[in-house]
Amino acid sequence: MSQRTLVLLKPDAVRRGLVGEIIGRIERKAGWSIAAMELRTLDRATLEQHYAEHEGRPFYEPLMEFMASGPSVVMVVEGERVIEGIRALAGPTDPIAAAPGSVRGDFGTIVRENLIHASDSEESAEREMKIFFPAFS
Ligand code: YYY
Ligand code: MG
Repeated sequence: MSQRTLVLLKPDAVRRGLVGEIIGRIERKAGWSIAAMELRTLDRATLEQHYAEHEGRPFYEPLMEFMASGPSVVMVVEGERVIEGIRALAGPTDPIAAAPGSVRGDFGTIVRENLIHASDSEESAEREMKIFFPAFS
């Protein structure tokens, strides 16, 4: 079942020079490919749409500030079961709970700076791809 998903390599991944490492892991999965990709500093309006579900939570404002703190790599990745697959490749939200071998488990320590975002369902993927690549279909 081929799918498409929205992936962000967050400002910490770009600052730390981990973009190649993370993209390499995605590229090496059989049949997955990058359908769109851009280096982009995310503005407040885009981030409000993207993280609408978390508005009002205690971590929301620091998250918004962090996500706007430098450029991110914004990507659409496509391929077999890529939505579930990139979530697995990323690991759970808390990098200390994430298993070594996952991106968050290998490179992260604190929850806010967890390197990567990946859509969590088909509905989220459709919604998020429209936010970041409105012209892409
Ligand atoms: O989908 P995922 O990124 O794994 O986690 P979410 O629960 O959707 O939270 C989005 C984002 O918010 C998370 O990647 C880091 C940040 N965050 C935080 O800073 N502190 C928390 N307690 C929970 C989430
Ligand atoms: Mg999420």
